[in-house]
Amino acid sequence: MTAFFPDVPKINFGGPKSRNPLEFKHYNPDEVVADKTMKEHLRFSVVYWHTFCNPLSDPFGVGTAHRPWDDGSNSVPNAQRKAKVAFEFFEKLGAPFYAFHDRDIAPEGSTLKESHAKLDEVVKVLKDEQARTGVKLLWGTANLFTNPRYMHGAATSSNFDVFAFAAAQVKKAMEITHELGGAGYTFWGGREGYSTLLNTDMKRELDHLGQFLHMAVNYKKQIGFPGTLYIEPKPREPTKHQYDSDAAACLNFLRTYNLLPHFKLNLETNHATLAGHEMMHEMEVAISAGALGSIDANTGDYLLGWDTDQFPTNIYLTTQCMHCILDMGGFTTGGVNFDAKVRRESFEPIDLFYAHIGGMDAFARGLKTAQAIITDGRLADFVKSRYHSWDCELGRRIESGQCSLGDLEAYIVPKGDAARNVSGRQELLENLINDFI
Ligand code: XUL
Ligand code: CO
Repeated sequence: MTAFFPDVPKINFGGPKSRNPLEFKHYNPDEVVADKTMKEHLRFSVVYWHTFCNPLSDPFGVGTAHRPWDDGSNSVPNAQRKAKVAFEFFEKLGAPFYAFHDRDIAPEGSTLKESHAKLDEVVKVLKDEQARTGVKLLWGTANLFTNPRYMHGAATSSNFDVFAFAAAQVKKAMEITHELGGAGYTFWGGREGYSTLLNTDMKRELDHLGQFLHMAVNYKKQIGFPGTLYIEPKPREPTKHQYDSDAAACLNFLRTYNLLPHFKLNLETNHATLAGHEMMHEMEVAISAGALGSIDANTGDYLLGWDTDQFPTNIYLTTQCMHCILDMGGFTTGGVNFDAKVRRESFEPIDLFYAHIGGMDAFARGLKTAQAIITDGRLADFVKSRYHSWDCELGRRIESGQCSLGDLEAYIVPKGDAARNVSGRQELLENLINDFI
C-alpha cells in the first residue's frame, strides 16, 4: 500500500488513560454497548469534500492546506491518486464509511459528457479500493452549487437549461452511487432558495423542486437503487433563504409534494444552529415524523454566526445526539457523517487524523453516556410521569380523536378550575444529565 501518511499507524483503542494522540481513548469499535458494537451503532463516515478537497481558504484568504499528494492539477490521475489517499486515511482511521459529491472525486470537464467520463475513470479506482478495504459508501450526492451555472439555483433555477443540466448530473451521480453500493443518496439544496424575493416566483420554484425530486424517485426505482434518499435542511448560506430551511420546513415540503414516503432527513448540527434550533430539536422533529435518516456531525462556534463546520468535541451535544438515535432504535442506512473541516491554521495532514479521532471519541462517549441515561431510566420515567394526567378516559378519547369541545366543557365546568400544576423540574433534570457526563 502506498503510504501517503507514513508517520501514522493504524489508529487503535488505547483506553481513557492513553496519552497518545494517535489512539482512541473511548471509541473501541468492537466493544458492545447494549445490543450492538460501537462500530455498528455509530457507523462513522468521513467526507471527501472537507477532508481531501478543502484548501482551507476563507473569504479573506487563500487556502493554507498542505497536501503533499496533490499536484494542484485538475487531472484524472491527480483525482485517482487522491482516491488512494482517501482510502489509506479511512483504513488507518478505521472509518467504515465515506461520502462524496460527484465533483469532489473527479474534476469537471468542459462538457457534461466529458465530466461523466472523468467520473467513470475515478469510480473504477474507488470500486477497487472499496473491495480492497471493505470501506463502504454512506451516501453520494451531486454538487449543484459550485459552478457559476448554478448561480440562480439548480432545480429551482429560473433558467430551464440549468434545471436540465442538474437533472442529468443527478442521474449520473445516482448511477455511480448505485454502482458503488451506496447506502444512500443526499439532496442538499445549496442554492435552492433566493437572494431577493423581488425577482423570485417562489411557488413556481417550489413546484419545480418537487417535480425534480419525483424524477429522482422514479429513476431510483428504474435502476433498482435500494439506498435511502435524504434531504439535508439548511436555512441559508450561500443564499439568504433556502427552501429546505429546517426539519419542519422539509417535512412540510415533502408532504405537500407527496414525497414523504420516499425521503428521510439528513440533519446537520451547524445547520440546526443556523436555523435557530438545537440539533436535538431537529432530531425530535424528524423522529416524530419517522423521518430521521442520518446525521452530518459537526458543530458551529458560539461567537461566529456562520457554518464553521467544526469537529464535534462537546460531550453534552454528542450525548443528546446519541440519546435521540438510541431512542429511535438506531441507524438503519444512515450514520455519523463528519461533515467537518479542520481550521485554516491546522493545515498539516496529521491534523486530519487528530480531528477525526477527537470526533469519534466524542461520539463514543456520547453513545455510552446516552446508554447509561437510558439504563438508569429516571429521565424517561420523569417524562412519562409528567403526562400522567392524560392517562384517563377523556385523555385516551382525545388522543384517538373521539372527543368534542362540549365533552371537555362537561368535564371541567363542575371542577371549577384545572388541577394544580406540577413542576417541570428542569434544573433537577439538568443535574441528572450532568451526573452521567
Ligand atoms: C453544506 C453541506 C453539504 C452537504 C452535502 O453546508 O452540509 O456539504 O452535506 O452537499
Ligand atoms: Co452537510
